[in-house]
Amino acid sequence: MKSNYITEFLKSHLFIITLILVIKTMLLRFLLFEELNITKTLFLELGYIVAFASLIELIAVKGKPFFYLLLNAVFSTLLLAVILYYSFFGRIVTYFALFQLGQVDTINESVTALIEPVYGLFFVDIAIFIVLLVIRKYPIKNRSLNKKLFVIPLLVVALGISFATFMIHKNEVISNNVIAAQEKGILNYEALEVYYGSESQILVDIDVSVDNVPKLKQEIREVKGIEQIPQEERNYFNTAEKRNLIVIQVESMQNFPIGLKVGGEEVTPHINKMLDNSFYFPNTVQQTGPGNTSDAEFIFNTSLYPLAFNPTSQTYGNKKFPSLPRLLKAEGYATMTFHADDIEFWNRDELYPALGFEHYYDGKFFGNKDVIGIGPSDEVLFDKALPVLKGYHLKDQPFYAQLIGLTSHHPFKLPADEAELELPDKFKGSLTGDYLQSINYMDRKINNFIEKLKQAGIYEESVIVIYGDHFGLQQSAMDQEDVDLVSDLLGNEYKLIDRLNIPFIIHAPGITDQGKTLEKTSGQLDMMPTVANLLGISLEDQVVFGQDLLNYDKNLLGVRYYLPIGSFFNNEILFVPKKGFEDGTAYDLQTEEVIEDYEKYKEDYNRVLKLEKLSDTYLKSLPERK
Ligand code: GP9
Ligand code: MN
Repeated sequence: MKSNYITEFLKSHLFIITLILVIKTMLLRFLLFEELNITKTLFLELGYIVAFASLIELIAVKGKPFFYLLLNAVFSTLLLAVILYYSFFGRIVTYFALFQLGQVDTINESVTALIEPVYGLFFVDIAIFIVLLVIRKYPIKNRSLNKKLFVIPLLVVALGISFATFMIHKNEVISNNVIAAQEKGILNYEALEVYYGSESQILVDIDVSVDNVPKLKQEIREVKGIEQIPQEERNYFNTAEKRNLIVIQVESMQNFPIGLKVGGEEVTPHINKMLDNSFYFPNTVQQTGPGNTSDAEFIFNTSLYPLAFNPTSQTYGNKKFPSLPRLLKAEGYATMTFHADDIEFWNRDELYPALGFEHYYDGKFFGNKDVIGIGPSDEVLFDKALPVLKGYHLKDQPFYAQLIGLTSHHPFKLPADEAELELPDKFKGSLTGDYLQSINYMDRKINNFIEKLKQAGIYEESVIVIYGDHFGLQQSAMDQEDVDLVSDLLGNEYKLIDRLNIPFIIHAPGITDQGKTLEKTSGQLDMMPTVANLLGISLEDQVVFGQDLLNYDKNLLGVRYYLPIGSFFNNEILFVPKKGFEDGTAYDLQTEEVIEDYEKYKEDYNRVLKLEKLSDTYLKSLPERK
C-alpha cells in the first residue's frame, strides 16, 4: 500500500515538474554563482517550487499537462531572463526592473551576443514534452494525487518552509544583490524584494527633509570629508557670470577615444584640439542607474544619486527636484532641453518638468528628417536647436540649453557617407569600428555646431560643456574579437575601469584658454557643482552630493549600477564589494590591478553607503509638483 503511494507520487506531474524545476534552478545557480550545492539548493529553493506545483495540482481540474507545461515555461523564461540580465548588468534582476527592460535598447539589441548555447538546457524538456504531446506519446498519466491526503498537506509544508526561509533572511543586509540571491535563494530574494519595494535597508539617523537643508549639507560634507570653502576664496568663482550654458550630453561616449589615433588618424580631432583651451577631466566616472541616459540627465541637473533599482524619472517623475535649471531660472536664465527621441521614452515628459526646465524640444519638434538608429540624427539636433538659441541671443536673454545626443547609440550604425574614418581592415564591420565611427561623427557634428555658435556671436558669451552619458562598449555584450580590438587600442586589457570612464570637458572662451587637464577622480555628480561655481551660482541652499572639481581634490563617488551597491571610486581605488567589504575587490586606479591590502578603505565603503542612503532619503522627502 505504502509503496504504491510512493510509485504513484514518483510518476505524478507534481513530482516530475518539481524535479525538473529544481534541476533548472540548480543549473542557474551554477551559472550565476559557480555553485553546485544540492542541499543548499533544496533548502533555499524547493519550498517555493513545490508551493507553485501543488497549487496547480490543487486548482487545475482539466488540462493539467498544459498548466504544468505553462508553469515550466514561465519559470524557465524567468530563469533565462535572470541569467541574461546578469551577464549584461552584473546583478540579479528584480521584478520591477524586469518590467522596465523594454526601455533598455542596448540590451534588447545585444541579446544574441549574451546568449550561450548552454541556456538551451532551460528549454529542452519543454520542447521534448511538446513533441510527445503532439505525437500522443505524453509520458505522464493524467491521474490526480489525493488532495486531502497529499496535496494540501504538501502545500502547507511548502508554504511553511518558504515562509521560514523568508523570515530567516528578512533582515539580512547584503549589498551585492548577486550574493544576496545566492544566500537567500533566488525565488526568496524576489519575494523579499516585493516585500521591501525599492527601499534599501541601511539606516540613516538624520532628518533629511527639505526644511533641514543646512544640517544635511553639513552632514554630507562630514561624510565626504570635505570642508566648506567660502565663495570669495574659491578658484574661478563667478568667472563666467551671466554666460549662456550650453551642455552637450553625448550618447555612449567613453573617454578612451579622446586623443586616440587609429591607423594614424585621430578619432576625435576637433575635441582633441579643443582640449588645448578647455578644462578636461579625463578620470570622470559614470554614476548612472537603471535609467541610463535619463539618469545622466538627472545627475547633471541635480547632483543627486539616481535610484539603484529603478529609473529615477519613472519613480519620481511627479516630484519637484531642486535643480540647476531652477537655480538658473532664478538668475534670469531661459532654460531648455533638446532630445530628438519620443518624449515618453524614459518618462521624460515628467522628468523635464520635474527638473524645472521651462521648455523642452522633443521628437515632435525634430520631425523625421535624417533618421539614424533610434531617431533624427544629432546633426538635426544641432541644426534645429541653433535657431532657438539664436532667438534668445538676439533678445539678449541668457540661456541654459542642454542637448542630449542620440546618434552614437548602440549598435552605432551610420549611413556609409557619414562613416568618414579610414579604419584599418580589422575594424571594418566590427562593433568597435562602428563605435569609433559614431564617436568620430559626433566630434565632427559638435565642431560644426560650435563653428555656427561662433558665427552667431554666441560662442564668446557661453560656457560649453561636453560629457558622455555612460559607456558604449560592454565586454559581456561583445564578441571576444571586439574586446581584443579595444584592448589593442588601449595598449592593455579592456577592463571595467576603462568602461566606466567618460570624458568631462568645460570650454569657456577667455576662461579656460590656458587649457588644463585635471587628473583627479571625478564623477557625474561633480559636474553641476563645478559648472555652478563658474557661473557664480550659489549652492549654499542646495543639497548636492558632488563637489566643485576646480576647488576640491579628494573625492569619494558611489557607483551602484553595473556594480554592486557599495562600490566606489576614491582617488586611489575602485572598490567592488562582494557580500560586503571583507570579501570585496579593490583595483588600483593607476595600474587597474587588484590590490590585496585594502583594509584602510573600509571607512570609505561605509561612507559611500551612507551618502547613497542620504541621497535616497532626501530624494524621497522632496515634494510633489502641484
Ligand atoms: C532614449 C535615448 C537612449 O531616448 O536617450 O537611451 P539609453 O538606451 O542610452 O538609455
Ligand atoms: Mn544613453
